[in-house]
Amino acid sequence: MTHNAGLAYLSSALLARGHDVRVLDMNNYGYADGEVAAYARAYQPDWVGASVKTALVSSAERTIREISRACPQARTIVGGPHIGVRAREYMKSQDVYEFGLTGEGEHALPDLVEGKSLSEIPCLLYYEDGEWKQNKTEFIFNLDDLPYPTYKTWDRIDRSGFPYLMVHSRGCPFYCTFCSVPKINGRKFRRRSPEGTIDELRHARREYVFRDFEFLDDNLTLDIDHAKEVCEALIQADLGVGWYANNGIRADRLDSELCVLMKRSGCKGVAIGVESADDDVLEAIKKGETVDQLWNGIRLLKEADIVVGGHFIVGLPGDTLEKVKKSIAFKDSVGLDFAYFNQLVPYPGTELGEWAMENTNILVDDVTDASHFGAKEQVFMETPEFPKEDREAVFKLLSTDYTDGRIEYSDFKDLYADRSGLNVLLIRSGRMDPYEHVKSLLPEGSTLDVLVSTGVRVDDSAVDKIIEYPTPGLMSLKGLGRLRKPLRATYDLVLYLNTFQNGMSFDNIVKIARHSGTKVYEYQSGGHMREVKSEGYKTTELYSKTKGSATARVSGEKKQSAPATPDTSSDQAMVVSGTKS
Ligand code: B12
Ligand code: SF4
Repeated sequence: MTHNAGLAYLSSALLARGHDVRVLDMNNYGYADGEVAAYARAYQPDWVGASVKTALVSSAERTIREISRACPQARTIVGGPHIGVRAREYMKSQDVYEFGLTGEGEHALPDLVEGKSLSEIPCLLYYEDGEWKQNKTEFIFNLDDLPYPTYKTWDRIDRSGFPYLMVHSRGCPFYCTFCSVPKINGRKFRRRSPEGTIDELRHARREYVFRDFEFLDDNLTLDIDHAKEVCEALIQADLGVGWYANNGIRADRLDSELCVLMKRSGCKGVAIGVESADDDVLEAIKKGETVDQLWNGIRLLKEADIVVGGHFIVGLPGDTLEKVKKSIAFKDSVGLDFAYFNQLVPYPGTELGEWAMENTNILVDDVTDASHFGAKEQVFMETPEFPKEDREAVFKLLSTDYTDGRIEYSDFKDLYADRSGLNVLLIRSGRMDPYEHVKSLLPEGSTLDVLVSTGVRVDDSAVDKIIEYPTPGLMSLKGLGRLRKPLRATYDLVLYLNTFQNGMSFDNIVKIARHSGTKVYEYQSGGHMREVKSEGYKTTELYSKTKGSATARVSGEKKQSAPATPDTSSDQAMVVSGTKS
């Protein structure tokens, strides 16, 4: 579960100026139809704001309309990445929000709600004299002076267990053509002091319970010397917390001393933005890195014993099936612990977005739909050199890529054929719903229940029961603890749909296997399952090439009934700013 750190920053900025704030995080917590409006009616906000990424523009609009109907007096504002990249163009196209904000809101939002003159608020978009006006973008440079982000204002949050989010720096000077970051946060790298960072962590340790924190920086190690100072400060402070940088760091912004310091300061895992293991593709996207540099950076991290993942994009300019095969081979030969292969989403406002509109054949209605991420097996664009069939072949390649503990569907079916019926729980993670096929692999008389995160709808006759995970955020560590007992008592088998080949959530599934004592298989779409071994803890071990066994232990009797399933109309976070106290 990753919260929206921007809303935590906006909350603390508003609180510091004496306002009351509530945050409804619709990404992570399910809200039933009408619930948001009811909340707003009870709270009676003066201002309502939405934080919007391109993929979620329409769901945010629906939510804000609903609130506006419930509280017609509330004034409305929209901010977040989409406004950073589309600004006036978006504001002109909509009739939901009165104001927009293109950049950071910590100063601008309190200024606006306090009635400062509109023309004097940097980054503000407002309608005046028959047109949308846009004030100059100004970035915040004194990041150390910002109030620390707060989650106290969040509805439904459980502050006793989530990875703390740390924004140590903002901005990136690179020119990668697919990336929205330079437009959103600017090309100037703005960083905090190591002392300020340690102080925030100390504060956070008093407020929240967490074992690890996550750096959300755009380019954490851009300034290698500064990054070393941050690591040294962490070592010195000895806070007893680990950290991750899974958003992605650059392989060419590392040296061996930094990697060793990262490890000593508690680094548990990082991801590298690889994108492609083909130099021509890297050049075409202005990545400013070569395959050799990527290789070297990853090796340095591995030598320092840091778990390393890689982010890859399939379908970049010049990409072909052969080049993707090179990327897959690269991942294996360099020893990446896990890899995320995503199809290119050409976001408007990026150079690549424009390239895609002109040079590719788009096969879907909405190319920025969030569901295109991950391994949803739908090709949504093609080029002459990388046609639809070849892109489909990539899905196949990726799904059959891992061999550890692998068991073909037919062997799996044989393994359980003599059982008189199994109670099976299927954990849905990702966007694949192959319930009928799963059921066909189980012996006669089996039941198939599906565990989903709050807000996900599953409507399939092959499913016996939908169990909505009572604590939102299926993959949260705290939640897993609660899952163990019912699992042990109720199910013979657990299947996990890992359509994203997602290392982080996979780690959590390993914990389920470990603690429940129930046999767990990962269901992959390419013709096989994979046994999740409870002794494996790190993805490093699980995705290694050692052979796993595929024998099953079957036990237990079904006893459980499902909790009620709330419904959700949107998955966009929002911030509600109320009356000045
Ligand atoms: C952490 C992160 C995530 C997390 C958490 C997302 C979340 N709920 O916020 C996870 C991993 C879940 C995630 C998912 C996705 N992400 Co993401 N993510 C990021 C990342 C790395 C950091 C965001 C962050 O916390 N920044 C720090 C805070 C302080 O800044 P901020 O969020 O921008 O907020 C400030 C301002 O924007 C503004 N602001 C924000 N909201 C509002 C609202 C109002 C009313 C106002 C006035 C101001 C305001 O004020 C805030 C304080 O200064 C960014 C990269 C980036 N630099 O933005 C990508 C990024 C935002 N993600 C991106 C994408 C594409 C996605 C996904 C759509 C991918 C997908 N299809 O699955 C999903 C969408 C999920 C969702 N439902 O929101 C793109 C967005 C591009 C775009 N044009 O929309 C980015 C920019 C990455 C990139 N390289 O292009 N993401
Ligand atoms: S992908 Fe990374 S390095 Fe490239 S512009 Fe975006 S944040 Fe910077």
